[in-house]
Amino acid sequence: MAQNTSAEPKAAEEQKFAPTLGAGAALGAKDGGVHSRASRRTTYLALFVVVVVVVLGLALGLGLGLGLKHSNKGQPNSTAGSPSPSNSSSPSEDSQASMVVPPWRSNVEDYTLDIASWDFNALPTTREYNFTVSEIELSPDGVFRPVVAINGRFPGPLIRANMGDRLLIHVQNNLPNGTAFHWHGLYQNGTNWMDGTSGITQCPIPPGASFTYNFTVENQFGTYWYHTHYSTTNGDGPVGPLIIHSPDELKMQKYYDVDQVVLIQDWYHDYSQALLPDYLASGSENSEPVPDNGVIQGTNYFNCSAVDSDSGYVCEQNSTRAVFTVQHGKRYRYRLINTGAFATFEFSIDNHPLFVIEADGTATEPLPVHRLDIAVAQRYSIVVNANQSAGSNYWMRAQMNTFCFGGPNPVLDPNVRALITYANNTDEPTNSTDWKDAMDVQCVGLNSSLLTPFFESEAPPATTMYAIAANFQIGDYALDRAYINGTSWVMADVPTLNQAVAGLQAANTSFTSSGVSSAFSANQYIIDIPDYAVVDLLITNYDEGAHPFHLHGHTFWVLASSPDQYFDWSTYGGLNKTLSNVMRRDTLMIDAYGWALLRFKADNPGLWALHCHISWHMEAGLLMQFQARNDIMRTWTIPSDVLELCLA
Ligand SMILES: *[C@@H]1O[C@H](CO)[C@@H](O)[C@H](O)[C@H]1NC(C)=O
Ligand SMILES: *[C@@H]1O[C@H](CO)[C@@H](O)[C@H](O)[C@H]1NC(C)=O
Ligand SMILES: *[C@@H]1O[C@H](CO)[C@@H](O)[C@H](O)[C@H]1NC(C)=O
Ligand SMILES: *[C@@H]1O[C@H](CO)[C@@H](O)[C@H](O)[C@H]1NC(C)=O
Ligand SMILES: *[C@@H]1O[C@H](CO)[C@@H](O)[C@H](O)[C@H]1NC(C)=O
Ligand SMILES: *[C@@H]1O[C@H](CO)[C@@H](O)[C@H](O)[C@H]1NC(C)=O
Ligand SMILES: *[C@@H]1O[C@H](CO)[C@@H](O)[C@H](O)[C@H]1NC(C)=O
Ligand SMILES: *[C@@H]1O[C@H](CO)[C@@H](O)[C@H](O)[C@H]1NC(C)=O
Ligand SMILES: *[C@@H]1O[C@H](CO)[C@@H](O)[C@H](O)[C@H]1NC(C)=O
Ligand SMILES: *[C@@H]1O[C@H](CO)[C@@H](O)[C@H](O)[C@H]1NC(C)=O
Ligand SMILES: *[C@@H]1O[C@H](CO)[C@@H](O)[C@H](O)[C@H]1NC(C)=O
Ligand SMILES: *[C@@H]1O[C@H](CO)[C@@H](O)[C@H](O)[C@H]1NC(C)=O
Ligand SMILES: [Cu+2]
Repeated sequence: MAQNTSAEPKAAEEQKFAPTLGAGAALGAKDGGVHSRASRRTTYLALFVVVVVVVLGLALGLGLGLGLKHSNKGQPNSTAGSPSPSNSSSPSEDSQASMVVPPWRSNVEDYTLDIASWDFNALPTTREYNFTVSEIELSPDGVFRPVVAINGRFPGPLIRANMGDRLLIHVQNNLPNGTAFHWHGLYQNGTNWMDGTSGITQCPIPPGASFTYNFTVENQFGTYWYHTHYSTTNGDGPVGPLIIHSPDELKMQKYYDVDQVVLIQDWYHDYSQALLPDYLASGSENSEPVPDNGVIQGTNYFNCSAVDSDSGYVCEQNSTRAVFTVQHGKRYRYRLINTGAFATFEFSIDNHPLFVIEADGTATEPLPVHRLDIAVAQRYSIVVNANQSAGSNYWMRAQMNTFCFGGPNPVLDPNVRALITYANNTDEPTNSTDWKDAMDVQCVGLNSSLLTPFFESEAPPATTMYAIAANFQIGDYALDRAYINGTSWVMADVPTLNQAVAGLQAANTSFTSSGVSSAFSANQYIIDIPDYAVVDLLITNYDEGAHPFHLHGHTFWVLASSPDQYFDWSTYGGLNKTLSNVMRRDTLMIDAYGWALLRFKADNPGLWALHCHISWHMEAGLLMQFQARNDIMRTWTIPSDVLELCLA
């Protein structure tokens, strides 16, 4: 389990990029469904009934993703119930019109990484971006709602740099609330205060204020992304790709001719802050709001007749699917990023096998798959050989795994799609066939042990081992909250980084206790790691749902994982040694009632969050922190502009 099954990818590699490769080529490796997992579906009906009873019993009639949806937006008119019959009801019916991209949407061209014009060997430089963040009414799928947009656009602008570059991102916060931007997967080595994590590395940027994120990108390249890290606001639109290039990337370019980013995310027709109170309410048993739709490149079709005309939603029947034009004979690298709040997608392209060549910034040996599970915050680069009938169109599918949801949402069509066109039109595919491979029947991620890093690394033996347990639990006032070893996180008013630096400088020994820290308030679970430690971390999930865990500031090696509840400690000795070329990443789906054993070098000074990336769960408390390299942290002076954010 600890070692990679490199045989499959290697064998397949010999044939896969041959120009003659056919769509039906037999592919050995399948995604994560090899494990048998406790299904969430078994509790599905019971949960549904409970939720309905609760909802009806309290006569709340609030949107819990059960279709009892009402909006307080105060917009009485809706085109939902009566779409004009003369208007096209499907994106395919008017191929010219549906090619029109509204000015506020970032589209395929905005996310195309021109290989020819980019200097991969350029000397380090500073790259500057302006982010003006504001709330505007947009209709990504036809339904109008307030969207947190960057520079008036959704999804956000592409950030692109070379390893070694400095990034300056000037954020002007025109929202009515605070905000903070996290650069997902970046190490921020020496600049922990630029990690953008509210309550941990900074106070939110106050409404009307501005702040400049200023950091260099070192020792890593690949597909990353950014999103706000303040409550659940990342689900409201402020997300975008962050791509780091390096001369080493040229070694990967033998696999592809065209390089594009594909953003995939779930989408709600309500503001996340409108859904959050019900989710966290007394009596609500972790029944997460179920998405209303999913979008690819910020867009998807939505049938306006699915929403009640008296619901208050304004739905314009003009939504379209993203269109990816391909040229026969070229090979496309699609950098898939799940920028959503909750849903896991099973990604596939009809008639085209996929070859995974990167996961979370770690380049991998090509792994052939038909379907690819991509959990929230994960990234996969896939290569697609455009070798099918020129002149035809095919479906790109990002099918939501509904087994990850606690209940149904009647307006949701989980079969989220975009168009792959050889003919540069939007005609409905006529000769496009979904793979026969079975869909997941449980909520799972790709089994990371199927992946082998392209650039080798050695994981040294661990000096320190921590075991933590994650669960949901109903406590006082019937409030269901998430816990890590008994602590349910609540955002601190004073960032824990600020507290730690001050405490270390005052030589307050409670900040150097090694192990679970007592220096912080009771709702902060923080492990103080000895300097220079190599940490083995066993995360056991006692919850019926799978959780995509993300560690800030690091990549971790995935030593082992299992859908079974108990880790067999007698196997640990065999794993505590130098391990060569184990898969490393920054976001891992941990099975329902399962566990994962991770290893990371705690060589990066600062306070680093480890949390479930489902934004509902993070807000329910599923977050802990590591404190590392006290020897460096006690010498720090946090920049004054960072500290001033807390004075507002
Ligand atoms: C709503 O109805 C009013 C009056 O009928 C009209 O002026 C307005 O444009 C409509 N808004 C939308 C979004 O359809
Ligand atoms: C939209 O939904 C309505 C009502 O269910 C249905 O009659 C119609 O065919 C749907 N339109 C499309 C394009 O699927
Ligand atoms: C950012 O905004 C400033 C001030 O408006 C402007 O001078 C600068 O050119 C902008 N930079 C970019 C990269 O757009
Ligand atoms: C913004 O502030 C308002 C008023 O204080 C509050 O109702 C709302 O939930 C806040 N939204 C976010 C995203 O924090
Ligand atoms: C960014 O940080 C570097 C290193 O601390 C500093 O020299 C530079 O002045 C900063 N730039 C801005 C615009 O704040
Ligand atoms: C629907 O058709 C009407 C009448 O032709 C037109 O005024 C309206 O702009 C159309 N709406 C869309 C979304 O195409
Ligand atoms: C759909 O129509 C609305 C209202 O006219 C407009 O704001 C929006 O940009 C249109 N969307 C698309 C995808 O054309
Ligand atoms: C597709 O067609 C549009 C015009 O409809 C053109 O602007 C665009 O360049 C074409 N794209 C490709 C990739 O050929
Ligand atoms: C339809 O797809 C099959 C299998 O991919 C292919 O053999 C056939 O030529 C295609 N037909 C058309 C009309 O494109
Ligand atoms: C791992 O093994 C090394 C010896 O190679 C030992 O020093 C260390 O304590 C072990 N780590 C743990 C966490 O048991
Ligand atoms: C977390 O709790 C478990 C028991 O559930 C315990 O075995 C473990 O040592 C605790 N972790 C830490 C870091 O104290
Ligand atoms: C971070 O920087 C320290 C030196 O300050 C270095 O020892 C360590 O290897 C770096 N870690 C990463 C992940 O770059
Ligand atoms: Cu979770």
